[in-house]
Amino acid sequence: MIGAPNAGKSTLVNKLTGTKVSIVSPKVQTTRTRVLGIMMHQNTQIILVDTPGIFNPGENRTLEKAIVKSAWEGIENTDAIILVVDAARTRMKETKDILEGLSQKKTPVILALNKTDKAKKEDLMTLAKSLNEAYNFSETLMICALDGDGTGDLAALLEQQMPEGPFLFPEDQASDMPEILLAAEITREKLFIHLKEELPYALTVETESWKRFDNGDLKISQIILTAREAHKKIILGKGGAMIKKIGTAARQELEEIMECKVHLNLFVKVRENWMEKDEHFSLWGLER
Ligand SMILES: Nc1nc2c(ncn2[C@@H]2O[C@H](COP(=O)(O)OP(=O)(O)O)[C@@H](O)[C@H]2O)c(=O)[nH]1
Ligand SMILES: [Mg+2]
Repeated sequence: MIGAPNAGKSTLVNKLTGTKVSIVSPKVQTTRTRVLGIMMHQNTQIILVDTPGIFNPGENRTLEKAIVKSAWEGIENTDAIILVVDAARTRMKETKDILEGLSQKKTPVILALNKTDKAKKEDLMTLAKSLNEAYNFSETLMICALDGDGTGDLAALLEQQMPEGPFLFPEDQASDMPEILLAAEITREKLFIHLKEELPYALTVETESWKRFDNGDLKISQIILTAREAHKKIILGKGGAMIKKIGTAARQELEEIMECKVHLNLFVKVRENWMEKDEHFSLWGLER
């Protein structure tokens, strides 16, 4: 999956795998690294590579640059490429840049016009036409990743393109992301959803400890690292109200995913230069 930020790539991966493997928010750049979603269709295992959106990284923005690099690397050595475009808000500039980057690849590219629920039919047709004039797509599909409209057709199409071979993952596995990392991602998603504007970009979440009790309950401690004291105040909120809201939302979702009771402790720490430290990059498989 490749596409501009916010096109709906992660939503689509979650829909196709039938479970949450990648976090989603209305903000751009929610996905920071390559995430694998593993789906079965008929007798075929299809491994979906969710990538961060492609955008123009700012000068001196090490994290942004690493994110975009990881997105392009995500589509190397794949059997098919799906370009996801938000049909309601095409971000033509980014989409054009992506098409330019794709033009050097031999892999067939499927165009998936997403968010059909929000776009007018005639606009969809015009968009499909102009994009097909700009690039030689192998197929064009209209989908709604949110409710799954058209995603079955996409799965069937992918199935045909997969080469024969042994399954690369156990049939019941949905992601290559370790639970500890996924748990941190869930909390980061809630921070993205609840915090305003730019703030979520300046923070990261790390799982510090993970303990299973005899009764099956999980105790998870996580650290939210932020670059500034002022940010910490906002994350905590008045009388700790914000962190409580975020913690509750994350805990509820973790309980659903882990299928057990979860005790979640969140700590907010200020570490001015966390973004400059290698360890926070390598944890995500990102390269500085
Ligand atoms: N209305 C509508 N919203 C969608 C659809 N697919 C994704 N979204 C929303 O678009 C936003 C960005 O989605 P996300 O999957 O994080 O995009 P990504 O950045 O490409 O991974 C989220 O708020 C999603 O709920 C869709 O088919 N219809
Ligand atoms: Mg995403």
